[in-house]
Amino acid sequence: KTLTGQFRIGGMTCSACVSSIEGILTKLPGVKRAVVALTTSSGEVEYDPSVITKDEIVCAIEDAGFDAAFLQ
Ligand code: 9UX
Repeated sequence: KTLTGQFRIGGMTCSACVSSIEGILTKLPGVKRAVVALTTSSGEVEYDPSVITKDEIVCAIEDAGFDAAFLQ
């Protein structure tokens, strides 16, 4: 089972931030795909909720020094 979640990301100021966050997310167990957009300060992940939670995904982004919050 795979869910898609959208989230807001604060604190990204250059395109290297985007690559950095995408790399962090893609390496997380249970995350199948991650796309981050600088212009909209947002991102989307496909993840397996039996392996990783939204809170864990948000924590991984915040550990890298950004603000993050899932929509809905
Ligand atoms: Mo750009 Mo982002 O110099 O953490 S990589 S601001």
